[in-house]
Amino acid sequence: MENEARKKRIFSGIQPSGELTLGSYMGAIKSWIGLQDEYECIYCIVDMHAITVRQVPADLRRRSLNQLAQYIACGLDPQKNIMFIQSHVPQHAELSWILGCYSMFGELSRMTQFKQKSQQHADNITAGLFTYPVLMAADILLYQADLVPVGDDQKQHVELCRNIAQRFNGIYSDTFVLPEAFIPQVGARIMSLSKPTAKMSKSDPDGCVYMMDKPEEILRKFKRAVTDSETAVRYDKENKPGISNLLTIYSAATGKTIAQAEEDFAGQGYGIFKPAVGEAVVELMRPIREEAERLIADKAYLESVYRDGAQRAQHLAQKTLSKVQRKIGFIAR
Ligand code: ATP
Ligand code: LTN
Repeated sequence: MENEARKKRIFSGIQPSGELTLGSYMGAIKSWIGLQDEYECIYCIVDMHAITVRQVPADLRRRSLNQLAQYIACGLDPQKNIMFIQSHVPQHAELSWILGCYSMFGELSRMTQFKQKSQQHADNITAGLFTYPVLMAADILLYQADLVPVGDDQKQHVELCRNIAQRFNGIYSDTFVLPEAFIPQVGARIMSLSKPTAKMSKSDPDGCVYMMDKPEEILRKFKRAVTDSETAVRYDKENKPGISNLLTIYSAATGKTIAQAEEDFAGQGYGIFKPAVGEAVVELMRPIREEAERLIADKAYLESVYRDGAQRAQHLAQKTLSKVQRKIGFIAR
């Protein structure tokens, strides 16, 4: 079978719905970089997902392009990986419609992200917000991806994608590879600096560190991070969510284990610890921000990357889409 001979494939995407955060870097992009040699990787800027909540058109355009620059600045090689913008590959929308007819209202209603987002956007709960995971399933299944590197919050969507694929395969014989979520050991869920019991999220600027924040801004945010009334730098997620989150960030930024990190700060107070975490993040982000700024200025280069990416993606996507269309009984064009 074709799938057995080929290199294993990875697909992932991030919405250009806001500026990329330290959470998106540690939960997703960091794993992408480590996987690019071993796998055939496809990374997408999912602008069609972003419009499930209202966007300012000029901002969406700017962020989509900046996001591509940031992917490259993080160390993703556009030669080695396919990088493209979701709306440039119409097969995503086509397969999404088909898969919607194999997805259940009940299973979509159980999605945590839908429940949360429909509360946040109570005045604009669109059909798109509801069927968002179907489009995500189409993204993944079009490329027959084996692995989907994402943060912990996306695990439920990848499971749903697997269920839809399994259902389709069951009706029509093997069509889709069943994907698995790849979730990092450290950094799968970075919490907000101002409310460490909530996920750091780009649509919640309070407590959020952006990848493009300047060093002074990053340091200021870490110095103000919410902690607790003790003094010990100790990992205890239940009772010390703020300090535990900072230890996780420090560990992900430096490559040290949590235990090593605790040792580094044994006997030292939060006044030393918090700026030290900030410094580690500043050093991690500095080269990425500088390279991204350089690339953002080079529009012609970015355009060549996303054009080439879309072409290569379309070629792969069309293979799957044609197979699906044939199996369900559509007449070939
Ligand atoms: P939004 O607030 O618009 O929902 P977001 O900040 O949650 O956005 P996404 O675009 O949904 O970001 O996520 C991009 C990727 O980064 C996903 O794989 C997601 O799991 C991961 N991710 C996002 N936030 C975090 C976080 N705080 N910790 C770890 N991973 C995260
Ligand atoms: N829902 C994801 C973004 C996303 C995605 C995908 C991730 C859209 N399509 C396909 C992995 C694979 C999120 O981060 N909110």
